[in-house]
Amino acid sequence: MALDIRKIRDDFPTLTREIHPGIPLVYLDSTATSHKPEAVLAAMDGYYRRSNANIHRGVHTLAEEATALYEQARESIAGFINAPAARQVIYTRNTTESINLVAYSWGRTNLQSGDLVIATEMEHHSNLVPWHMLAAERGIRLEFIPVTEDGLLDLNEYRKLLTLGPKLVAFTHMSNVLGTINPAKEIIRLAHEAGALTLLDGAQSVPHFAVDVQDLDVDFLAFSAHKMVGPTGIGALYGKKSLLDGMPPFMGGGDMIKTVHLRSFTANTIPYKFEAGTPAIAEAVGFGAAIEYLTAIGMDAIAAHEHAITEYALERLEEIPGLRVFGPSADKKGGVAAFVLDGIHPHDVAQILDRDGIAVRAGHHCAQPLHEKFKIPATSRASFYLYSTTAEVDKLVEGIYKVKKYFS
Ligand code: 7TS
Repeated sequence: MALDIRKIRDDFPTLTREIHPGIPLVYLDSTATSHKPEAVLAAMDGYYRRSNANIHRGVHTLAEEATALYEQARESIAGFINAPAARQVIYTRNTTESINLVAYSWGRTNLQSGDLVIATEMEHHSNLVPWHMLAAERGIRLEFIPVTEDGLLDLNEYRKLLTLGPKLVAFTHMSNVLGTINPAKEIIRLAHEAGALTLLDGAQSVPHFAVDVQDLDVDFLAFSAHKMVGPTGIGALYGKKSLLDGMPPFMGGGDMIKTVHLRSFTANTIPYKFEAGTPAIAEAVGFGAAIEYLTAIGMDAIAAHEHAITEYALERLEEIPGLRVFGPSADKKGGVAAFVLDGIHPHDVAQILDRDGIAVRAGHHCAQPLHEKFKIPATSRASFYLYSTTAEVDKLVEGIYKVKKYFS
């Protein structure tokens, strides 16, 4: 069923803002972070106003309430990705921390000098730098699945890399620049056949279409609440139970222990083993509300809406002389259009568009190696979400024509 966009937009206070007097916001930067609906703001506000307490520690009513809210949110998140059990969902700060948790805890326990980790040329820096750090510290080797000219992963090259016996294949489900939706299930199946584990960067997939960890059979999945109408400061790591059970803690402190003596400790069970210290409780509550908000609308409906907007946007953008959009055609990508305009710097494009209230990002979008591959320093990037409209795409196109005129 088609989304009731007007009703959805009414849920997001920021979308009613004027950026300059009389100039409304046209927000095309949801890949960086999404806006937050009233339901999420109210859930967080309600927690602070009614139930504020630390979790897992008290026996008083507020502590019980705070704990219940924190754990209900975990249940919602687990349900959203079809995790077999809520304890397999670890709260982290964001996708970046989730990937670092795997690199530190699983990586430092299981990887030795010479072991191979495979990533792709389209990774965000958060799925590159933790492996670089491990390469420097441990001497692990890194190889990358190449990206083709039209922005797809070269699976033939992947098959060849798999013959080298990797320990882990860590890759993005959807590129934050090209928008490419990678064939995760096939990549995971091939990795498993080769004896490797898999880590999926779901920062751009989990917010935009249904992701089912059991169907994918993925070993680890990382994602962030702030890109899926939730708050900043909280994300999640899903992991298979046997793997999480076997991993040492990432950080030490309160809550992650069973017993502590002056000279020793025993670690708690999952998920608490990985949640040292007072966590982001209000943010967890907001994360749960975000999941409920998205679920009520329906991930398939959200994906269909974004697909229609992306198709329309690519069609309109490609009409503009001198404009090149990167990445595959709309049927293989999500709601991202990164582009360059002949002879005009991407930052100038973004700055001039901002005068018309149009928010796009410019730069390498934390995917510098991908830009190097395409031999460009930067792109301007428009991205779409459940609240985006074709009228906003029209404003973007009009704005780009103005930019061209300005520089002609
Ligand atoms: N992975 C991908 C594919 C991403 O797009 C991002 C953020 C991250 C990881 C990191 O997420 P974080 O929540 O830990 O920061 N991407 C972007 C972006 O495209 N513009 O700003 C942030």
